[in-house]
Amino acid sequence: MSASKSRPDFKERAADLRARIEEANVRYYVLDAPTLTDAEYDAMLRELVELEAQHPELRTADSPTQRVGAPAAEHFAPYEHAAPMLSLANAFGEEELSAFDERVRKLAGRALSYVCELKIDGLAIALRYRGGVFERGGTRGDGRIGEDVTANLRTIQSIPLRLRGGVPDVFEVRGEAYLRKSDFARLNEGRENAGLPAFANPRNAAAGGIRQLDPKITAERRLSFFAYSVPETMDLGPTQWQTLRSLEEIGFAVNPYIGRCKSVDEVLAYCEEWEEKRDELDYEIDGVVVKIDEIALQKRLGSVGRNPRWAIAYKFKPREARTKLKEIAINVGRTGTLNPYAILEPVRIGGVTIQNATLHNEDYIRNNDIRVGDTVLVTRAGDVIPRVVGPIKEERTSRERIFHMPKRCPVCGADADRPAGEAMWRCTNAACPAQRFERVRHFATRGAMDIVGLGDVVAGELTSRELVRDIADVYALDEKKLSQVPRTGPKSRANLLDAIEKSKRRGLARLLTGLGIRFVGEQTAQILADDFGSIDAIEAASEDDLQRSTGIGPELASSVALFFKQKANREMIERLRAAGVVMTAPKRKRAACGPLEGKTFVLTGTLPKLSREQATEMIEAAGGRVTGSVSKKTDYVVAGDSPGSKLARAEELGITIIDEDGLRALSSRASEARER
Ligand code: 0OW
Repeated sequence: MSASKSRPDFKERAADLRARIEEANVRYYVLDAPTLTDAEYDAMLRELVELEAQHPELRTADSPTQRVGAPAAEHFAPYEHAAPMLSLANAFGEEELSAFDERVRKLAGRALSYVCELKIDGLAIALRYRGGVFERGGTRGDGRIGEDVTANLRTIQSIPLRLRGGVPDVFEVRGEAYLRKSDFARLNEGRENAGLPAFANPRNAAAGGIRQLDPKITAERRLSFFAYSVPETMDLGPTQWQTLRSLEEIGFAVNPYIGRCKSVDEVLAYCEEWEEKRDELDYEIDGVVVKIDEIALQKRLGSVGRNPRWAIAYKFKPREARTKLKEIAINVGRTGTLNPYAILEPVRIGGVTIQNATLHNEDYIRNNDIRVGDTVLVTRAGDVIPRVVGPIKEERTSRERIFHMPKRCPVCGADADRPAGEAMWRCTNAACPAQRFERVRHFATRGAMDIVGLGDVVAGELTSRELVRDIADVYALDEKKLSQVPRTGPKSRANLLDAIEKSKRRGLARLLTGLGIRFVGEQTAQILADDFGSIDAIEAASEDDLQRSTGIGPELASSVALFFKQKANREMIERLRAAGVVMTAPKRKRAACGPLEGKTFVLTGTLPKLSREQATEMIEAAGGRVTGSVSKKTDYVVAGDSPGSKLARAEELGITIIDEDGLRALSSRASEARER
């Protein structure tokens, strides 16, 4: 083929290769109908890489060679969604589905048709294109702000780097990133061979893959993507059905099993059909997304909070299977709880092989009369760990055995204790090796001493190699000891030692959180630090003193007293003190009868006028309390600009969200009431 006047041969060749490689990608990843062999594909890609190496100007952003190119990031930039990414209300069963249908038909005032889409069990992603070329992409986050994971999304072959045209200059699409079951199995095999923990399910693996700082690792995960919607501002046609068809024409993978239904009965039939057939698919689905087909009606109905009125997620029932309960074993948790679990004859539930299932506690075993040797019913709903539902009594052979909890910790042999009124048995030894990993891991978490670099893997290596036997040993670490930890280099070891040194000054509240005393989470630790001001005062305090501190009940007071009664714990605290760990905090005056007394606040985002410190002072002066993370005990979340994930957490927990003005009003209103 002779080169045309204007374009030398290699440019023509590169353009030709790019087109053929992209075509092969679409056939393989989007249409699931490959035409080339891997060898042919690899040869073309290699030739294009070489051509681009000789002529760097050929290396355009949308070249297939540019999918895995970016260096590892330090962190993710925020990704602001132009239009909020919505969530979905759930319908469990036929009645709730019919209720949805009645509701929307009433709102619409006429009959309407639906589109049914398999609900892909992955993670929601937004993609933005400019001039038809992929520009940026992000996770859903709290619906308004997600994480910019552009470099990682580029590695997903079924996400086109260039669109086929016919779209606005700035174009956005939403969809689900997911991991095929076959790729999930291959990935877990690799992890087990490498001695890494297997992923519980494909969704976790996909979420982990997308949030890798190094795109090369994302690329290894071999993620996939289905597009399923565009923001209201885009217009790909008058219906959802047409929108999906257009997305396919533009070059996106759209799930091939979408259905069009004229009535709720047809929707139900579709749902029942796919609840039956889901295991035939090479990806996990956890239900069906039912959407009103007419876009204009969608816009008219709008949303309630984060959920559109015009769509609902019909959730499949959790799945169950029968198998033999071979043995009941115990593992010891962070706070020393003895957790019984069932060792099962391996059984597949929804494409995942289950070998263990939780038995919660002694009462659960006894109340359900679960015996060793029973044939049991096991269920797995989504990503929660599998659970033994109960024995199949009619299959009993009388050889089954009643189980009794051990009286001693199976790991260190210390006495096990089940305090009155407690569900769990616990090991009484705070230096118990089984707890070592969990205690060191917890000690370093962000809400405690926040030791960056001391995550699960490093904590696992330090404790399994006995370089750290309890949390005080963390401050005895040096370069020599750390050099025994694999996969660390001099720089990461120096960074870790630096982070450990910095953690000494985190203050009393965080130290208390890090000690892992039962019932003492971040909020209670903050109360104790505010009220007692030093660890010595807390150690010296009687249970009555401890109880008087607002919001601390008798069982917590006795747990704190019990902790300091243990000689091993007192010795550990002395070693922490000797290492220079700060064990005091400014005692915070909390107005005894302030208008916000007993109320707990969490601040997130940037407030328009008040700094964090000023807002904290305002709240504490009024008798309220400020803590670092949102929990069921939180009364208010004060949200400013670009709030973090705390806002989503607050919404999940139904916690009142106020802004700075709301906070001022709350404090002043309450004080007016007091004056009256
Ligand atoms: N997981 C899915 C899916 C889907 C969005 C757009 C408007 C309402 C939700 O397959 N097929 N279609 C939608 O439509 N959402 C889906 O997943 C959502 C995203 C966030 C929470 C659910 O996973």
